[in-house]
Amino acid sequence: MNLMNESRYDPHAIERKWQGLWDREGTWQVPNPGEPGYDADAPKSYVLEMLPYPSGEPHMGHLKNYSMGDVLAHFRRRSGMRVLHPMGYDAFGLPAENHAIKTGEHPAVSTNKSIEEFRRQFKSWGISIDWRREFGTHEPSYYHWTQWIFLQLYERGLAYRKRAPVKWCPKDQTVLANEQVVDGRCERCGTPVVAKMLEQWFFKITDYAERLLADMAELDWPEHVITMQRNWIGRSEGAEVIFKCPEPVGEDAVGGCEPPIDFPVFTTRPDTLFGATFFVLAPEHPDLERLVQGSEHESEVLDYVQKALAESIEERAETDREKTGVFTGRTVINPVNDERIPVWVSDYVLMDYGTGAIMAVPAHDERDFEFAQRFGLEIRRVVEPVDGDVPEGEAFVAHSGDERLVNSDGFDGMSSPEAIKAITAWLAERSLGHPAVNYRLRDWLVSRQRYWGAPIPMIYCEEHGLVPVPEDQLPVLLPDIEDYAPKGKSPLASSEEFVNTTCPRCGGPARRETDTMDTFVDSSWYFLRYCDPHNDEAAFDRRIVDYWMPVDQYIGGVEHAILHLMYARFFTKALADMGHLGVQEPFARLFTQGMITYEGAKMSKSKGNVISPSSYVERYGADTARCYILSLGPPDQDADWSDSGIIGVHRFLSRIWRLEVEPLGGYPADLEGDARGLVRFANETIAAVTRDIVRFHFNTALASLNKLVNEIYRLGDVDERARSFATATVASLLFPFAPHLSAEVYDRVTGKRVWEEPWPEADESILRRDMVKLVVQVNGKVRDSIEVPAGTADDEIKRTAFERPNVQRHLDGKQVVREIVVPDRLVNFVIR
Ligand code: ANZ
Repeated sequence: MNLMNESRYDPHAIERKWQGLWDREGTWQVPNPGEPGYDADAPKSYVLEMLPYPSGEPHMGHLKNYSMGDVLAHFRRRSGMRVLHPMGYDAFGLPAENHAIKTGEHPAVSTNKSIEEFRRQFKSWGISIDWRREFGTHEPSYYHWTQWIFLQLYERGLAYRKRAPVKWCPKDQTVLANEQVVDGRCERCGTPVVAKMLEQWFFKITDYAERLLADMAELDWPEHVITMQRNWIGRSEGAEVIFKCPEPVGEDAVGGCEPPIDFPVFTTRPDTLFGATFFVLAPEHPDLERLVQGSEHESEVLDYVQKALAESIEERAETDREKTGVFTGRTVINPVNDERIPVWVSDYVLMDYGTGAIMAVPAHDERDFEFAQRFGLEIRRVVEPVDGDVPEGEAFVAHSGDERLVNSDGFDGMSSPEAIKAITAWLAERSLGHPAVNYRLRDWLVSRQRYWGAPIPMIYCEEHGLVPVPEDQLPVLLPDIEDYAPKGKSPLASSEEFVNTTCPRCGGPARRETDTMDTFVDSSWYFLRYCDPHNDEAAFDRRIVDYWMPVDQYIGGVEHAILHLMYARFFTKALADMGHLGVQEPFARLFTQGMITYEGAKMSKSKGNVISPSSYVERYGADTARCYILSLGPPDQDADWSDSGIIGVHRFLSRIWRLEVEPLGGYPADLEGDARGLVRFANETIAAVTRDIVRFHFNTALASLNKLVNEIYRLGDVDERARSFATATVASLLFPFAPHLSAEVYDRVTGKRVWEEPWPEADESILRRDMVKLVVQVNGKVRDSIEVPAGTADDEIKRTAFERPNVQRHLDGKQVVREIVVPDRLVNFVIR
């Protein structure tokens, strides 16, 4: 009897039907502890994909991301867990604001349009979301609590204000975000960008550097992401050493300065101190101006500084570009030998690393070597390999322990590691230095002179200075304005109504902070809000958050391997320290997905080859689009979408639709021959698909299902019970991938709701294969035989054969030089 193929496979009708039912019944809603329907015995699982940035419509990366998460969410639900699988939108940010600048359309309007489109499409894909928990980070009921967290950090000294350089376009009279500076020029008008000092807000993430490093040990994350985070934090051990520029008396008259200045440097190589032949300051060094005052090189230095400041940090850190620099006319004293060495300024020294000053050791540091060659400065070797030649024409950088110090007074003959300890101790005794740890990690600059973000909830009072907005006055609402373009100040500054306020302390006239927060702040805690999204008394209830957190499986793009993940980890730790939650790490397990290319090319707007999921969903249905994107190879790898490829998957689903079956009576355990073979095949598929889902091998899971479908077709008129069981198994296992078609097929074969069925378990008794007989030989002569289950591993076979008494007798205690196993046939032991 043909139950299903009374019509062509019509995905749209099927998808509408089941989506409507799930929506009406709120199937994917999951109650919080204490709410009706909450089951305390079921373990929880929090499955989360990174929240989308709603701009335009969803792209293929979204389809992949949410399809993967959905497979896992379904799998875990049916494995008996209560699964939190929410959705929201990272809604503040530059694209909406730039759109507003161009068109005058309020960012909220364009953002909300995008959100609607995203939601509509996610629903059309049938992603199993608890939609009651949805929010956008631009909603006042959300950023209220973003602002509250800001105040919490401020109270604990973890949010602070400091003057810092920002990128400034002198023509547009505006501050630029880093990403708006291209090759040192303003992205919009091409004018060279300069640096300008402005008061900025920072979060003190550096206080957490050590813990952010140490706690990675407990994370089940891809190794490359761990490495990227570790490098980003960049812990270096070494010493801080003080170089003094003395008062200009006697022989220091030219090189000295008034008053004298101490210049600490951070070095990882105190063993090379005797080889320091010059000294370099970063162009932004705060003591530079004072140092060169009155020097005959003053104007040259100041010119150089102006030019250097316009460059991006990235450009300056490039190792292969030609070194530039200027001599300051001053000298500093090397504390180990009292030598006076010249002070230069150069842009290869960065202000925000170490102390912004370095002792240059050209013989042992590549950048210093290049600089010395360019400007004809002395190169003095102080470390030599124990054996082997010293390379000519380059710096000798090795310091593993197979080297010895030379030209270093009392330290000669020591290895580098020994000398690092000895010289650091020598300096410490004389208060000229001390051991130091340095991190590459910088404090997080969170203020933006932009409109479309959460206002920073601070007030400036003439009398009381900086005053936080009292909690009961939150949220500080983002005002409506006419002109979104930044003008050196935040666009918010143009709204008098917004700016003018009263001091919460004295009631006198005061002004609001007009900067908004970096959007990474919004996304640093959204996963906490999903747990308790409608709380208007607090950001979240700790008990609820402690129940759901940590996120058991986080899935997203590898482009977030550093910033977002680091910031979210920092927020979690800071909030935990304040007692607001009980976990130290937000994301226990992380999976990073590869990119989708289209017919061999990276998709980009400029190439005009961007394809979106919607056209495929409209054409083939969501089930096909979901299965296709998950069939494109291992999901952590980049994968190529091809229009012919998706047709194959559509055909696969159509074949399932066309299967002819009778309703399933019960589990058919008593079958023989082909029927038994098919039931076994189905059980093997259960084992394989289960294993693959756990390992994120979605593509091979789908391949196994394809094989099972082929087998059902191949066996044609096999016993109906076997065929019904195999078909129901296909539907059950395929459900996480193609939920609509699977729900329909399962319903027709079994009359049951597949999502309410426990995840199938393979029947071990039928998996056990028949026994096979092998002969056992010694030196090619048959001595015995054994029976083992088909498919037994070679090692197991050898062990069993080896232990047979007759075999032992013929081995006669001699050494076995080779063991040969011919599967299903024989074992042969070769002895001398
Ligand atoms: C002297 C020296 C001799 C160095 C030598 C290296 C080799 P990591 O390992 O990345 O921490 N440095 C310090 N501050 C700097 C800054 N603001 N801008 C550019 N370079 C800076 O690197 C530490 C080394 O980087 C320090 O050790 C310093 O150079 C340089 F044979 O000091 B070293």
